[in-house]
Amino acid sequence: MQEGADPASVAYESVIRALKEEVDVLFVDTAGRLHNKVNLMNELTKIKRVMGKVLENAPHEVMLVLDGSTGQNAFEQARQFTAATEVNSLTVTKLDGSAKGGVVLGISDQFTIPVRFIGLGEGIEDLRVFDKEAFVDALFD
Ligand SMILES: Nc1nc2c(ncn2[C@@H]2O[C@H](COP(=O)(O)OP(=O)(O)OP(=O)(O)O)[C@@H](O)[C@H]2O)c(=O)[nH]1
Ligand SMILES: [Mg+2]
Repeated sequence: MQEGADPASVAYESVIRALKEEVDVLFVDTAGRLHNKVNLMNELTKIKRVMGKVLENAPHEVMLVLDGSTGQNAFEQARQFTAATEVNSLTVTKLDGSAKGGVVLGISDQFTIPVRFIGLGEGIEDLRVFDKEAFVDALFD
């Protein structure tokens, strides 16, 4: 669709096309947003709702990606987003090169939603499957 098109209609049309072309996986990567921007939070709800109209239960997973370098702020964002919209998994990025690694332990402890991936750098290979025990072990290496 054209630049500037309504994100919900882009998502809606994408599901239709994914079904038509029989693709296995459709990723809908939304633009970043602040949890205190009500209209943008409502937009997320709408994106989810219209996708479900085309394909029952879609989207099958909603992942929230948090910037771990913001420390407590990431924690607060996780709290606000999971309260505002249904989130099934978490990814915490930028845990490299800072002393903020602990935030992911707090998040995975406090939320029932699983942390699936963590980001330890800019390369694709730096996106790792999160294993809480291995992560704790590495902290003491
Ligand atoms: N050091 C480091 N950099 C990262 C990590 N994850 C992402 N980045 C960098 O952070 C910048 C922003 O990443 P994006 O993937 O564009 O972030 P985004 O959340 O999609 O941003 P918007 O779509 O604008 O909301 C890029 O330069 C990435 O390379 C990480 O785990 N560690
Ligand atoms: Mg992005």
